[in-house]
Amino acid sequence: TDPRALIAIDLGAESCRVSLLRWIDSKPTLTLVHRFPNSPRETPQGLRWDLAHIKKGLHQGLTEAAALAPEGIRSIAVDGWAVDYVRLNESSVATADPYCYRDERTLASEAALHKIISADRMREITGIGILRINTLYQQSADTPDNQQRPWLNLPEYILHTLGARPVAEYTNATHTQMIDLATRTWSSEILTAASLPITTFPELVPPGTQLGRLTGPLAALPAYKDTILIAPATHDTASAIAGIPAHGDDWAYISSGTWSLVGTLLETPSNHPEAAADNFTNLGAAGGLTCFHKNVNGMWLIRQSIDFWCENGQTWTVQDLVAAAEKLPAPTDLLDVDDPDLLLPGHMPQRINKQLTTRSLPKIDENDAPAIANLIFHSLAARYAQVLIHIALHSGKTFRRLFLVGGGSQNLFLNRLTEAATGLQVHRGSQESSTLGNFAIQLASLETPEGTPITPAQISHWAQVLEHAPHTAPKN
Ligand code: LFR
Repeated sequence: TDPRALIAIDLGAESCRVSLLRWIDSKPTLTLVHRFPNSPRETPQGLRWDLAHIKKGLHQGLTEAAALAPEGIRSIAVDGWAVDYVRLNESSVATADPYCYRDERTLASEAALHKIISADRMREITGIGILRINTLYQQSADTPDNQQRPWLNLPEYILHTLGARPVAEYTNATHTQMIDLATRTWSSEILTAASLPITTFPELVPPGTQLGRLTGPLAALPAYKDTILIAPATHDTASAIAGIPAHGDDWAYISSGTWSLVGTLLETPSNHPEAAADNFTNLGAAGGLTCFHKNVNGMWLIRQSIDFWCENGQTWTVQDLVAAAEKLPAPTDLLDVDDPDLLLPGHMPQRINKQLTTRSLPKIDENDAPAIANLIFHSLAARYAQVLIHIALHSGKTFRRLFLVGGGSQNLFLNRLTEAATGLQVHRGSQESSTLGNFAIQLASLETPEGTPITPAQISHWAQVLEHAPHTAPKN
């Protein structure tokens, strides 16, 4: 077998990571080479990601990774959060920093588009959760000039800047709300309704597709000789689920980060009216499967609250909040964590109080961080349990196990509350599950002849191989 190392890039709304998989004595070893913070910025042109910051961090990570792997790098794959994209100029370069999906411009475009094509009809076509953040509403809000330009989802754009051909990987494409679930291609009905020209749309490819060789300055490093670029499941959630080392059919997952994605894998999508009424999503999963889940609010509530307290002179880490909340009794009333207002940035404790007041519940002291964190954790666990009951109903599955993956799975207090609320056996997977899934898909791709789709069995084999791989810190 090829002794060279692999690199996984995972773009997160809160931090981005460059990780290395090396074979030491033929056994896999993982190194988180470089992790750097990420966040959208309020600009005069709206809430935007800082592309230069992301590219600089990735360049540093890729340079350091090369130095750590004298055996060379066989392949690189990139996954990231879904729905955000860039428009390209004539030289295939981003025309501007990408909008963050939380930007409020889609409030209006959503309402306008629903007058032309109903949310129900789009649900029938796409089978996915109808969410204001989805790419369709964002592209509808673009200027007519921009709508004429080609576009790429963000992870695919990063791959493109490294030398990959421009594509839309299928799992990520499903989250745009523009894929027809039946034909697995761009929906002409939706594109026509939104007046979006198909000529600007990238070629669709399945997860595990090889997209060319690394080019540019990094390719001059000896470690990057003949490095292949691969589309993993470019949707980070689909990669995170590919990274779960489970077999059997009695398990559900919560991929817990900025969002909590609560669901299960299906062999065929479940788009019946009850699932639609509950706004469950049928997103593409690696290996031709379907992620059947719901977007529940997540660590966003905590991070936004921490930012607020910080502005008011209180310093809190998530760990400190967990430790303080753990000592408190369960709150009497719970928060509706999926209140659309709580998805918006800024003033989180005030937003929480706004909801409590609207529901005629007693307010909570905005500066009482432990009490607010306690309310958030208990409310999240209760919401997870409620959603899981509906998932079991819609999928006809009986769950025994619940896999918790992603950064939020490190919160043992929330895990305990979740175990108690769901009655399921909780397994804590990796906090870097997206990275593990990214690697598992690369390994499956590298052992598969071009044009042959990778299978769920291959992915789960590699996820299990990686499950016990030691994690090392970079030497310097
Ligand atoms: C998680 C995630 C979710 C998606 C949301 C927006 O990082 O990708 O799956 O719904 O972010 O992109």
